Amino acid sequence: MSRSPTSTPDTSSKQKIENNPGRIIAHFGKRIVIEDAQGQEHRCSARRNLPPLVCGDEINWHYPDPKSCIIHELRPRRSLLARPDARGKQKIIAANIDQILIVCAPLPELNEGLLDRYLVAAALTEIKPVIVLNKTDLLDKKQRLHYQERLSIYQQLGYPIIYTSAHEDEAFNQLSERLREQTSILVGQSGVGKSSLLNRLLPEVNARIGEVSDATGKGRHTTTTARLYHLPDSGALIDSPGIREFGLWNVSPKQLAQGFPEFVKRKDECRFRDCQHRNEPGCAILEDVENGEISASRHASYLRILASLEE
Ligand SMILES: Nc1nc2c(ncn2[C@@H]2O[C@H](COP(=O)(O)OP(=O)(O)OP(=O)(O)O)[C@@H](O)[C@H]2O)c(=O)[nH]1
Ligand SMILES: [Mg+2]
Ligand SMILES: [Zn+2]
Repeated sequence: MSRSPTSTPDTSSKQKIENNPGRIIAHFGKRIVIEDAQGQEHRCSARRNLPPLVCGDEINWHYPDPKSCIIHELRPRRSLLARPDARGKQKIIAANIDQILIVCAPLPELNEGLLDRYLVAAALTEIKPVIVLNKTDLLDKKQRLHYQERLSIYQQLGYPIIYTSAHEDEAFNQLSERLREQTSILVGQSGVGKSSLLNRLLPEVNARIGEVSDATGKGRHTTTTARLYHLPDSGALIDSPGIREFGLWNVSPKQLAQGFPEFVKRKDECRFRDCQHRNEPGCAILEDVENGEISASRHASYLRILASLEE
């Protein structure tokens, strides 16, 4: 059916034009890309009275004329992954996420301190974490055992771990199974292969990937903005820019301890109610470190994060 340009749209479609639900796919500077309920993408701007909008946000939008598209409302967020920016202010990475895939690799080297921070952030926001060790193709048998040993602490704590490779077939089905019917985000250091995993799952996306520097063994910060993609089986996956450090935003010492599941078991057993498990007498956590129930390296990591919260 063709319609002449002068005909007035019927009221039902006018209604839609006035208040459309949508979701933010990406946000670069002032430019926001959203998708509408039909999955169609639009470039938008946002009303000034709105808080900073991020990838994954559910919004309402309208277009006052065919050329402009304006977001006028932010719908309540189910979850939110945030960290402090360089000035200590909250920087939201993404919203409405169900699952966080913490991608690690042998190159750049696995960093347990960073992993622990992500795990705390996930616990406090109730986003399910999954640890992904990528680039297993680089490991011989002995090296693989070395990483399995390092990650065994996390396995014992009940975190799911997937050993995979963006370059080989290992565990790829396991990874895609995990992503079904929910919104997941890939996070981790620059160069661990987040975008490569995305490309492996969705070859048509062809996201930019960057070599790890030979000189420093670090990534080159190739991905610069978070972006949401749909998976073929259902579910969505957000690729995010790699980071050097992941600070925790607005976390109290008590909340930090809640992010360590092995501490939670004995949380009411310290002599002092406000025990920070540093060197207090009668501390149940220190007792567990002493007798090997709690890994000394996890406790040391807790102390480092605790010190960083005070900075
Ligand atoms: N050997 C091997 N190399 C990989 C694998 N996955 C990624 N790489 C390489 O690692 C480098 C970094 O990959 P990216 O996918 O750009 O890493 P990223 O995590 O997205 O990095 P940022 O966007 O900077 O955060 C590239 O040279 C990839 O080819 C893998 O499974 N095995
Ligand atoms: Mg990337
Ligand atoms: Zn204690």
